[in-house]
Amino acid sequence: MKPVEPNIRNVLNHFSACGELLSYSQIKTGHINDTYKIVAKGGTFLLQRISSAAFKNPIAVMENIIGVTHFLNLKLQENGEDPLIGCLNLIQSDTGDFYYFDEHNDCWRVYLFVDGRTFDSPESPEQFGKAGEAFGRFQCLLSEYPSETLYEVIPHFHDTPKRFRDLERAVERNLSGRKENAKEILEDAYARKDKISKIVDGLADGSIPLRITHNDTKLNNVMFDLSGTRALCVLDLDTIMPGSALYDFGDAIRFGANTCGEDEKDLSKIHFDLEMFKAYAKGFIRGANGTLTEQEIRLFPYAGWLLTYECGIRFLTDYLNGDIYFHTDYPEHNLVRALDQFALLKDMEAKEKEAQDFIESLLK
Ligand code: GN1
Ligand code: MG
Repeated sequence: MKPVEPNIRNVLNHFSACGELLSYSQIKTGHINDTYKIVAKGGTFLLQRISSAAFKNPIAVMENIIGVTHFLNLKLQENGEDPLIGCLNLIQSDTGDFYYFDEHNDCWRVYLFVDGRTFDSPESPEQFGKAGEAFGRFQCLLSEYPSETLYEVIPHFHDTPKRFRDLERAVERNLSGRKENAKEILEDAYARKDKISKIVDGLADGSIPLRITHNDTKLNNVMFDLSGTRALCVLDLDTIMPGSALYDFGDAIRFGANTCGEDEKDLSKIHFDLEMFKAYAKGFIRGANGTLTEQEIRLFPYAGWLLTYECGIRFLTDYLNGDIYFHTDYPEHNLVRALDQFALLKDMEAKEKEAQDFIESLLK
């Protein structure tokens, strides 16, 4: 869906704490929200329009973020760390809320800008390990957060069997008329459907602990310092919900242990990078600081595989539905992304034993 062109000055007028707008530029990294860097008299800020296609209840999204950022601020202060760097900080709007609804009923929010760099692919295993540590720590810090106060902002977000049913429905309806272009990848998706329920089943029978998770752990959701060697803070808190640590582990692997980006058309270039996987696993365990169970750690390779599969079928579903969810730059974009994920998936399958052996060596 094409969003209406926003009037940034108008929106910012409702956050007068920022001061007069001097300049702005759009940041195009995310696939969901619209994000702008704002330079104003009062400093530098990050302005975002929350996607109404993804988030049906933006106030619930904001309530989650308000609660979690407040909690993280206190935790960081207790540890003697600077919460202005270690955590996102919301700016109050003129009504005293932390958000503003415009005339199209779109919800806007403003964060203090954290000065640093984000990466779309890791520069080294060490750097990727730092991201793992940041997300592991994020989860560990939130382990005492009252999970019953969190809204499930996108129900069944990482419920892969439900994502599979969404795909089946999209195939049946074939709203975009593109089903024929996706024949082979659909066969690949169907062929693996019996392997996709391990985490939801584990959560249901209690063998996998329910935790508070970030759920969107792409490398570019970690802010690094300008040298790219220190992880400063975790970004994109929209999907914080109860879930499995394996979602956070797996999603980071699917993104950062791919030798290419999500948009690579030349599938022969796409490989599962085991060195990145290993570095991330070690970093995530270090950051989680003893909170992960052995069984969770053992499922790391599976989690990488599952989240790659899930994201692949989500891109594919959106392609079949006519690109209504993810931002796209050209008509076949979602299909390209889905094929990219499935190429990665197949290389993960080829390297499964090596990944599993490495994890076992960590548990000895
Ligand atoms: C979306 O907003 P962004 O680009 O960080 C999506 C994730 C997907 C990701 C794929 C709310 O994340 O779940 O893994 O695209 N976020 C939502 O790149 O659906
Ligand atoms: Mg996001």
